[in-house]
Amino acid sequence: MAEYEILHEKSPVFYDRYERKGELQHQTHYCPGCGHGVAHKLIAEAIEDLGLQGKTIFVSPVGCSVFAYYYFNTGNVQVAHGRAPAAATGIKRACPDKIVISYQGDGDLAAIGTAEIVHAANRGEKITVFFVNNAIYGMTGGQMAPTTMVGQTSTTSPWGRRPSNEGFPLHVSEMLATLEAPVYIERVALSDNKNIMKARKAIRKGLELQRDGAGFSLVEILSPCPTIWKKDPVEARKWVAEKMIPVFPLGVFRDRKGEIPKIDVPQKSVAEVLELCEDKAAANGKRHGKPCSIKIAGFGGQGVLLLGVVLAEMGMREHMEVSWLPSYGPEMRSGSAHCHVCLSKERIGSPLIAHPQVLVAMNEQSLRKFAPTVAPGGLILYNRDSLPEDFVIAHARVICVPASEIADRLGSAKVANVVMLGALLEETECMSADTAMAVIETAVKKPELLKQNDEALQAGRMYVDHQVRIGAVSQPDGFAY
Ligand SMILES: Cc1ncc(C[n+]2csc(CCOP(=O)(O)OP(=O)(O)O)c2C)c(N)n1
Ligand code: SF4
Repeated sequence: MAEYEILHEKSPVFYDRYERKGELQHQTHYCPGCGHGVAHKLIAEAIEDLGLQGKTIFVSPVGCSVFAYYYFNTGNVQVAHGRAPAAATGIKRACPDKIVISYQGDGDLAAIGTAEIVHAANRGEKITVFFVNNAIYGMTGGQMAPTTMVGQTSTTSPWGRRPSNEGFPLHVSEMLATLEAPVYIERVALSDNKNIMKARKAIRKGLELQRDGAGFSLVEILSPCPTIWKKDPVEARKWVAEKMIPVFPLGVFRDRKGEIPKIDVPQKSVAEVLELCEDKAAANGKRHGKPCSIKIAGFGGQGVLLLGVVLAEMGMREHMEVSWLPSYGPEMRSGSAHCHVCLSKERIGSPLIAHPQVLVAMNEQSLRKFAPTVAPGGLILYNRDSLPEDFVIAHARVICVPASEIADRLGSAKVANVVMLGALLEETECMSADTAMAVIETAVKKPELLKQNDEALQAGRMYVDHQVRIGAVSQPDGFAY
């Protein structure tokens, strides 16, 4: 076999073998002549030359580049269609020293993800976006994209895009350049070697800016899609030059050279807003609340979500880590609603509670739905004076508190949730009733309503204290808890 000298090797930022179907591990899934392959190569080489491989996180959403994680030996996160800028925002904010790349097609970035990219750019997120514009949906077989050009055919505009019916192509770089925050926006093309070299430079610049701590940058890459355009790779490149560049002119639309406008508005910390102690050590000393995971469920209008907010704010005042996660349907009234509240002494990993220690069930439907999920040995507070006859539960304690009835007697059905709060505090002793009133006072200003809330809170506490503890409320299983 003839000897030959290797002059140029694959970048080490690419894996040696791609973990895809057995026999295809030496090649990518892209069609011959596809611009994604060229864009990948330019990005990988830039990452390598800038020494960023160990700190790069590549965020790829849906589109032909959905398998980018097969190729880039960097951190990889695969996200839902259009959502890369949001995921990249979270990653960059959590790990500011990482280089976060959002790699998106035009269907992804300019259709389903339009809002995401506009807001990420407008916030000046310190991420680098590589926007591969091939004027079509490649992955799904050639439907019209927002960037499809006037007269260009697609499976959904078979006679050519008509502005009167489908509007004009979106010029994303120009649109984003109207915003204040972006630092760098350039459009390049993979049409010929000269333009590919310009694309190489732009890609490097986008990454360098992020490395140097600058703000949002985006490189739009006009890219051939020979398969969907029904052209061979050479014709497809020519088409980029002759058809796309006149519609999407190349050039730099924003280059702030790092001069990012800095307008600072004085901010208060959460501790200041809530009049809490900033000093962590002192806060730990004051931390007297008990950790607890609580699910509150009922109908919209029963103050289910509000009760969760009150508990979470109480937790903050008692120097706990807290989370509140609501879930509700589209109806404001009578639809089902529930929320999860975590009160913890440690940082909370997830606000979602699969097995709450306490369930507050404001109606029968919620009781039946969520009681089985309560942690063994947990507590259920049920908003009636007795359980439904056929309802039996062995693994958790149940206390029936007729909160709605008590609230009616106090003159307002609306305070049933506060009655439940009193019952919950009395039974679990997770936080103090004084804290509850302090939180309620911030929301309820009218003295007569405040009095009613105070009475409701005390009524809930008394109900548990006097009636339940002495065993007056018996359960269908024959026990009185
Ligand atoms: C929520 C959702 N809607 C629609 C789709 C179908 N879908 C997959 S890829 C795609 C468009 C991809 O086009 P583009 O972003 O331009 O990438 P290309 O394939 O051209 O590289 C669509 C609409 C999906 N996967 N998920
Ligand atoms: S369909 Fe188009 S964008 Fe997708 S891999 Fe093939 S050439 Fe590339």
